[in-house]
Formats: sequence, structure tokens, C-alpha cells
Amino acid sequence: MNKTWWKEAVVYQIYPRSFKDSNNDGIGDINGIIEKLDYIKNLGATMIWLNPIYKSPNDDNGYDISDYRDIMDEFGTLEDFNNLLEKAHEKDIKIMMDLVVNHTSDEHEWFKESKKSRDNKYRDYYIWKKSKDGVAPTNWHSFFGGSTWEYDENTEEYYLHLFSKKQPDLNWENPKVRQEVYDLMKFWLDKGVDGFRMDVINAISKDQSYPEGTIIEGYNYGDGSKYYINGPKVHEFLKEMNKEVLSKYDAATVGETPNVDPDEALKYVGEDRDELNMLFQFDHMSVLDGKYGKWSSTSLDLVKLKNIMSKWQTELYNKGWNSLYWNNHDQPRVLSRFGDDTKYKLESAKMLGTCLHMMQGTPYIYQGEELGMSNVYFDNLKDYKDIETFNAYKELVDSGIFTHKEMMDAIHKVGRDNARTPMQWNNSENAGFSKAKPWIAVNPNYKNINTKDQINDENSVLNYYKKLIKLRKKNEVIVYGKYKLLLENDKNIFAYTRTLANEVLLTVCNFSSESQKFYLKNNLDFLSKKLLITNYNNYNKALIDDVNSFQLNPYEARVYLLTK
Ligand code: ISL
Ligand code: CA
Repeated sequence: MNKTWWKEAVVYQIYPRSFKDSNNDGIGDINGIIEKLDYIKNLGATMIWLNPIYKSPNDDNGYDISDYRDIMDEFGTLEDFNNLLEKAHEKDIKIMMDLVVNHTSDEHEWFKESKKSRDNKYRDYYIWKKSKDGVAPTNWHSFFGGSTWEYDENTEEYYLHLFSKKQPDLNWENPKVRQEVYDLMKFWLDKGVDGFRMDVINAISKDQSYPEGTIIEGYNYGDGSKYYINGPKVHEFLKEMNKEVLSKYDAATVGETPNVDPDEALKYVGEDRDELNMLFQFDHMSVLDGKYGKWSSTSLDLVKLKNIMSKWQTELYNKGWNSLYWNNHDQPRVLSRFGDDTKYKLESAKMLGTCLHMMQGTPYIYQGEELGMSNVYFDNLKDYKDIETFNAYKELVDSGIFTHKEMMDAIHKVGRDNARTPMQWNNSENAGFSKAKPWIAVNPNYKNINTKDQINDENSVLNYYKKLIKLRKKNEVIVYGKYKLLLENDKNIFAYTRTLANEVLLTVCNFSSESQKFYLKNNLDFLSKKLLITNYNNYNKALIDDVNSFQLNPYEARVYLLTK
């Protein structure tokens, strides 16, 4: 497997709206990020992924872009951005931008033109269709609820929007659209940005016959995803993008790709494919999904989670590169999802970090994860801000599928705003995020969970994450070692090895709130052992313990480096 800088990177994801507000208007901004570059440097991250900062009417917090070459007013100016890029580069921190090109905002100039008339020269920048038998062209259900089609009275046609109706899908069949995308990518790369995270990039190619989706139980809509996810021309388009743009720069790319399995994934990130470097798969994010997807989430089956993680570790090995993540701006906090955000919050936050960071792939840390930030439990629907949450509420409660109480419970568990409450900097008002009322309320637990307290606390989650990152930088086996799952059927312990030359890294994680016995029937052979990290103050005991058999505390994690 060839070595590259992005395989050795550690990425810190910033949701700018919620990171740091420099001018006290309640909204995080670019200058706020600049203020905190030293914090990120100190953590050890080598690249920042910025959620969208482009001009946007913010129907979906920046994922609805109205101008790809300018900055959202609330976040600052192009000059501020240039400044951020320069300052980050001075500190050897790279910047990865979000590239949202499956759709634009309906307030983008292209769409404003496109809807003027059927013969406008921008008409074909978007996907317009006539009604079929008096109804929408297909029965597809939108990611954000309702139909994927919106009728335009003026030109008497429907346009496609996989997300909100303010996010019309671009028509990638049109070579002019593709050229526009390549040009705007070059605009940012020429400025010096170091890569792109590509929003729902596996949805850009639609089946041109626009078939009906199979009816989803409980809904009046059909699931059309197989006609637009991993669609017929997606690889042709990405190869073209690679040839026209990416091949000319040393940029890192990660595609956001719901609904891919490793075989499909390798078509995007196979080292011989000339498409993308990495992708975000969602198998582990949907492991708790029930009848109504994430909204009917169940409790964790660790064996299932281990199988998913291991499948990706094994099947991409030597062929493509994984991205490693537990959190992002769309997901609930992992501490609340797979850990324990009450009694064992420190232990389980560190354990989860260990379990992920010792795997193969580029780790992505979502702001606040390094503190053990957890889900927020607002009582009032009005305190939420996310369009997905509101639309799902409408769809599921108004139809009688969920009661108000059931839906609020679901929002507490999986709503996207769990990730979007302000970053917790200190225990002063608004968690030190802003002196003004933040755009979304802070999580009241900021008094106990914040960077200021954690920086000086040896035992903090923050200092533990720092160590995890340092270990990765020091030990090649963590980056490149070959993965093997141990104790496949154990319901509580997630254990695996990574092997490179004569080194074996052994990671053992207890996912339960009970003490557990770790025991390997097939003993690992080694000449010497070193304990690299553990989340309990039991260093001496752990060193004396037999690595093939020992007792684990609740949520304990240990990593040994064995030399053969
Ligand atoms: O958030 C999800 C599940 O709760 C996903 O279905 C998500 O909508 C999907 O992964 C696409 O996400 C991306 O594109 C969206 C945007 O709202 C998300 O924030 C973004 O990550 C539309 O641009
Ligand atoms: Ca601000």
C-alpha cells in the first residue's frame, strides 16, 4: 500500500456556525476559527474539514449554496477566508472544503434563470420534468420528507430536489454543469485549499428513465434511491472530474456516500480507479436503525457493529483507504449513542476514541468529540433548528405514526441538532462560544464539559485524544498495519490486532458498564510488550497482566504494542 500524506492525516471537522463566534452576533464565524487554530494545532490534528461556508440563504445551514465563490455573510468575507488559510498553513494545518454540487440553493443565479422559462439557457442546469398523469414525475420520497418534486406554476413543470425544495438538484448530464463544477473547484484549489469533502457525491447521476420507487411501508411515497444512488454515470463523471481537476493538484478527497458496500466503495476509492481518495460509508451509522430508519432507533448489538467495522477494515485493505468517524454534523453524539453519557462518560468517551483511532484509515474528529460532548435534550420542539427534524416531525407525527412524546424521544436520540449545539469552550455564559444568545441553545452540561477545564486536567478526554493522535504519528503500525478482529462473537468486548512487520498492536475495548473478562484461547506470541494507552489509572496492573487474559473495568480500553 503506498504511503501518502492524507493517509497519515488526522482531520478535525468544524461546523463553523457552532464553533466560535468572534463578533458576538450569536453565530460562529471564520475569525472565530482563526482564534482557535492553536487549540487545533495543540490537539494534533493536521487538517480541518470545514462544513460549507459559501453564500447561502441557510435553508439547510449552508448546504444550499447561492454563490460558490463567495462567503456567507454571517461567517465573514473572502479576505477572512484567505487569512484563515494562510494562518492555518503557517501552522502546518491543511484546510479541506465542503463541496456541495449535487444541488444548489434555489436562490443561486443558475436556478433563478432556469425557472424563468422553458427555453432559458440555464433551463438544463437543473432537472425539469412534466407531470405524469397529473401527478409528480415519480413517487420518490425526499431525504427531508415529502416528494422529491416541486411544481413550478409559471413554467408548468416539476423540478427535482432530493433534499429540501430550496435545494434543486443539478443536472450532471449537462456538460456545461460539469464544467461549472470543475471551474469552481479550481477556483478554491488555486487559492491553496487542500481538499474536498464531497456532499452526497454518489447521488449526482440519475437513472434517465426516472422509474417509480417501491412504496415504503407507512408512507405514500416510494424509495427511488436505487435510481439515483451510485447511478449509471457516477463513475464516468468522477473520472472526468479527476482528469480535469483532481489529477492536477495534490488534494485529498473524501466522498460522502450513503448506501455503499465495500465492493461499490472500491469503485470510488480503489487505488487504480482515479476517482476519490476516501469515502464516508454509513453502515455503522445506521446499525441502530429500525422500521422508520433512524427515527425508530434500537439499542446496540455490538456483534453487529464489530462485523460492520471489520468488514470495512478487511475489504478495503490494500485496495482503498478508509475514513474513520463516529460523529459528524448530521449524527447524534457517539457518547450518547454507543457509550454512556451519565455514569461512565469519561471512560466511555475515551474507550470509543481508542476503538476508532487504532483502526486503519484517516480519523475524523468532530468538534467537541474530543471533550466527550453528548446529546442535548431540549424539551421544546421550538428549540430545535434543523429542517430535517421539523420535516420528519411533520411527516411522522401528523400522520399519526408517532405520538409527540415518541417523536421527541427520537429527536433526543438521533436529531441532527445533537451535533450542532455550540462548542463548549469554558463554563462562562453560553459556554464561551459567544457573548450574545447563540443561534441554537448551548447544551447545559457545558459547566462540566468544556475545553478550559480539560486542558489542564491530565485525566480529561481532551488530553486522552491528544495522546491517541500522538500515538498514530509515532507508530506506523497504527496507520498501515493489517487488521484482524478477535473474539468475533463476544457481545461486550471489541478487540482486534493490527500487524506490520514484527509489530502487533492489540486493542481491547469493553463496550459495557460491567466488568468483563478478556481471554484469548489462541494466545498471541511476542517477545516484548508495551502498554501504549489505557483509560483507567491502572498502568502498573495493566503492565503486569497477561495480555492474553485479563479483567476489564467498565468501558475500559487498553492498547498494547507487542514485538515479535
Ligand atoms: O443526515 C442524514 C441522516 O440523518 C443523512 O440522510 C444526510 O441527509 C445525508 O447523508 C446527506 O447529508 C449531506 O447532505 C445534506 C445535508 O443536509 C447534510 O448536512 C449533509 O451532510 C444535503 O446537502
Ligand atoms: Ca459571529
